[in-house]
Amino acid sequence: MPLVRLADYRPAPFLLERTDLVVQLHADHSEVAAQLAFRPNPAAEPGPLLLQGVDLELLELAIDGRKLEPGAYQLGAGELLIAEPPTGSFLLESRVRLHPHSNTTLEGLYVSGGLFTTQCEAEGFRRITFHPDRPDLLSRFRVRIEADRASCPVLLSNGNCVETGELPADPVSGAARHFASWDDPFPKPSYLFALVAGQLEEVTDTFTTASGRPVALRIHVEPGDGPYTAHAMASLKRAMAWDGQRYGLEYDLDEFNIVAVRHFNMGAMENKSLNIFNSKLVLADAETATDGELERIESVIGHEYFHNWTGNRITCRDWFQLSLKEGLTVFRDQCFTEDLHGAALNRIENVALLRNTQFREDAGPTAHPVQPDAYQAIDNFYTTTIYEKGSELIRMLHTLLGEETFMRGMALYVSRHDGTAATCEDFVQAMEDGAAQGWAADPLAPRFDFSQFRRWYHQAGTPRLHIQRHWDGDTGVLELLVQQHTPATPGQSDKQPLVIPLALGLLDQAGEPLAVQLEGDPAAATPKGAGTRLLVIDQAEQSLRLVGLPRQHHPPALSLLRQFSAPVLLEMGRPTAELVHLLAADRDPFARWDAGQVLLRQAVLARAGGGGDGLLEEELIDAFGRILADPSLSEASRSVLLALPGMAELEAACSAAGQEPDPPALFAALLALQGRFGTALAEPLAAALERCMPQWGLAWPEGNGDRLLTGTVWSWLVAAGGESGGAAARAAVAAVGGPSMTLARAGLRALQCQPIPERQQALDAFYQRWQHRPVILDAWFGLEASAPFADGLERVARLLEHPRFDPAAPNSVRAVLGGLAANAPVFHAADGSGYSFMAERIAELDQRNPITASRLAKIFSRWQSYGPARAAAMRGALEQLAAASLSTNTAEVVGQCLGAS
Ligand code: B3K
Ligand code: ZN
Repeated sequence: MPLVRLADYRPAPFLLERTDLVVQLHADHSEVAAQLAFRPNPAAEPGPLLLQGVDLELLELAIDGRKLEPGAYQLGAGELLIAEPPTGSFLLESRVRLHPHSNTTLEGLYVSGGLFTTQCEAEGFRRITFHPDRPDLLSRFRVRIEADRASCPVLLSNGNCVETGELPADPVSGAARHFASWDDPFPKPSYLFALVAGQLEEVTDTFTTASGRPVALRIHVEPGDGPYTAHAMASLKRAMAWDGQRYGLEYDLDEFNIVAVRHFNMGAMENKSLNIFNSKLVLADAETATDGELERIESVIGHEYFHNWTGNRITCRDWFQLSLKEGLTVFRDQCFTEDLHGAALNRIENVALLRNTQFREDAGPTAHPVQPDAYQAIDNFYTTTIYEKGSELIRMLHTLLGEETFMRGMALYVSRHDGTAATCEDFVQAMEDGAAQGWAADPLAPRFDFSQFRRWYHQAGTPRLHIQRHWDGDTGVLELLVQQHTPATPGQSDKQPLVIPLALGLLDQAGEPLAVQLEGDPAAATPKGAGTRLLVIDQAEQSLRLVGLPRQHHPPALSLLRQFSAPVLLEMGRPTAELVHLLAADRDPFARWDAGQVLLRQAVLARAGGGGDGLLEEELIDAFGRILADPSLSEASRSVLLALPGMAELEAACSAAGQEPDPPALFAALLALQGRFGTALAEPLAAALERCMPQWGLAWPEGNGDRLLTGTVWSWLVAAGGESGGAAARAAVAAVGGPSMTLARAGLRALQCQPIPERQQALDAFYQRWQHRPVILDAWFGLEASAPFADGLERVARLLEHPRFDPAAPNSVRAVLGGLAANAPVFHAADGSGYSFMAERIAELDQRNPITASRLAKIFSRWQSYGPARAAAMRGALEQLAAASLSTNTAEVVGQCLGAS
C-alpha cells in the first residue's frame, strides 16, 4: 500500500457545491442516488475528476443528464476516474447498491442491532457513494432517506428536517414505506455526514443560546433506555453553556441530535448536528456507571459538541492536519472539565494518561509528530499523539501567552477561518498574530520564538529535560543547568531544541514558598500563584540563575514542571528527603503528586528487582499516614496522592534505568506494595473508611472523592489480608449488590487479583445482576480477562465463546482482548503463549474490523524494550501476524513494529 504524503497535497481541480443524496434502505441492501454539483476550482490546475468508492456496485453514472459510456471513465480498486470532465460547472449523477447488513467494518453505512447508522470519518463516506471524499471539499448536503416505516420509524440526518411523508408500499414485501428530507445549511466535508434510521426512543429538552436562539435537544436511544439519558442531556447543556461563556461560541442550528449505538469503533463522532455515540458514553446513572464514567461521558459529550466550532465550522484541509481539530478540542474539553470539577486533580489524571499512553507511543516504532507527513492508513493516526500531545501543545501556548492573549489568538483564528478547511499552521499563525498584539500591550510578558515553537508540531519523541543545580548558600544563588534532548524516532534522527515552558517554585524547610527571581529578568519575582515562576527554555543547554534567596546552608526544595507545564520527561535525581518534603508540602498539586510518583516508581522497581527498598517504603508509609490524616486535603486529593503508578510508566522507568522491564515482576511488586501499605497503614485506612462511608450515597460529583478513597482502602486492605482484609473483602462483595456502580467496581477491583472465595462471589453476583445489560457486562468481561491466574488463556478463550459475548461489538472485543493485554502474568507469560494467542485473535478480528484490529496490534509495539526471550517471542507473534492476510491498517502497524528492529 503506497504512502500518502503531505508534500503531495494539491487543491482539488473541482470544487463541490452540492451533495444531494437519495438513500433507499431495504432489508437486504440499500441504494444511494447522488447528485454532485462541481465547478472548476480557480485556485487549482485543471485536471481529471477523481472519485472514491469502496464496496459499491455502480448501477448508473451520468454527467449533465447524459449517461457515461464505460470508455468515459475508469473504475479501479476504490477509485473512479473521469479523465476528461467538462471544463465548466457540471452535475454528476450516480446510483449505487451497497450492503449495510454485511458491513462489519463499522465504517460507512452499517447496521447495529437493527439500526442503520453511519461512520464517515475519516474515509467512510466513500463506502456510501462515489465522491471526492476529501476534507477540503465543503458542500451543502440535502438528503432524502426512504425506508420501511415499521422497522425504521425514525429517519435522521444532518441539518434541519424539511419534509416527511408516505411512499408507496414495498412491491415485494408489501411493507409501508416513508421518507424524510434533511437540509444542512452549513457546507461541510463528507466526513461529517451522518444518517441514522431505525426504532429509537427520543428524549427531548431545550437550550437557549446567549443570543436567544432556542435549540431543540434530542437524545435517541434503543427503546427502554430513555431513563438512562438524563446525565448525557445535562452534560450537553453544560457544554453548550460553557462554550458560550468561555469562548463566546454559540450553537448555530435549531436542533442538536445525539444517537447512541452499541456497535461503534470509538467513543463518539461529531457529525454536524447529529452526533453519534458509542452507547457506553450515553447510557449512565449512578447505579449503572462509575463516577469516572460519568465524568468521561460529560467530557466526551463536551468534546463532540465543541467540535461544532473547532472541527466542523473550521475543519481540516487534509488529514495531516488532524490535530488542528483534535488537539484543540481535547484542550477545550479538558478546560471544560477543569472549570466544572477543579483544575488540579483533572490535570493529574490527564498527565497520568499522557505518560502511560502517549509517552509510550513516542518511545516506540509507531512514534510520529503531531503533524505527521506520511501515512498508509489514516485510521491508524487517531492516536494519543494527535489528541493528547496535540492538546499539550495548545496548553503550552496558553501557558506561555496567558488567558487573555491566547483568547485573542483564538478569536483571530475563528474569524479568519470560519467556514473553511484550515491547517495547523493557520492556527499557530493566528496565535502568533494574537501574541504580537498581546505583547505590545504587556512588555513584561514572557517572549518566545514562534518559529521555534512550531518544531513541536513536526518533531516526534518526548523531550528529556535534564537539570543539574548548584546552590551557593553564601550568596543565596541557585544555579540551574538545563539541557534538553529529544531522542531519535523512526525516520527522524536529528532533533532541534524546542521552546519548553518550565514552571517552577522553591520551598523553604518549613514548606513555605520562596520568591523566585531570575537574574537579569525585569519581571517581578513570582508574579502569580503559590510562588510559581514560568521560565522559557529554548536552548539545547542553558544556565539559569535564581537570585535573592535566603543565605543558608540548606538549599531550597525545587518544585519542577508545575502543573506539568510541558510534555517532557524530567531527568533530575532529587534526594529522597527533598521529594518527601515536596510530597508533604508542595502547594502545586501536580508537583506534589509527581514527587510521590517518583518515590513510588523507585519503590516498585526496587521490589520488582528482588529486594525492595525497606527504608524508602518506610518513608512512603509515614508520608501516606500524614496525608490520610491531613485535614487540609479532600478525600479525592488523598486518594490521588496515594495512587500507584501505571504499568506503562513503570516499564518506561525500568528502561530509563537501563533495566529490561519484567511486566509480571512489576505487577507482583505493585500488588505486594499494596499489601505492605495495607498492613502498615491499617489504622489510618480504617479511619479514612469511617470518614468516607457517610458520603457514599451522595450523587456525583458529590461523594466522588469518598468513593475513590474507599476503593484505595479496600484494595490495600484486601491485598494485606488478615482480619481487616477479610472485612474489606466482605464489604467489597456487598458493594456489588448495592446502589453505587462506583463502589461495586471498586470492590471488584480490590478483589480482582486475589485468589479468595470472595472474588468469585463478587464476580458471579455482578454477572447475575447485569447479564442483560451489554454495556455494563463489558466491565465483567474485562475483569475476567485480566484475572492474573494460571488458567488465564483458557479463561479468555472461554470468554470469547461466551453466549453473551458479541464479537461484532468493539467494546466487548476490547474488554476481553484489552483485558488480556493488561493481564501482565498471562499476556507476558515466559513461554510466549499469551503473545501468539493474541496474534491469532488480532488476525481473526482484522478480517471483520480492521480499525479495531490495528489498534490492538499496537500492544506489540514495545517488543524491543523487553529482555531477549520476551522480545523474541513478541517478534515471533508479530511475524505470525505479518504472515496472515492483513488489512492495510493492520499491515501498516505490524510493518512499523517489525521495521524497527
Ligand atoms: N472525530 C472522531 C474520531 C473519528 C475516528 C475515525 N476513525 C471523534 C472525535 O475525536 O471526536
Ligand atoms: Zn475529536
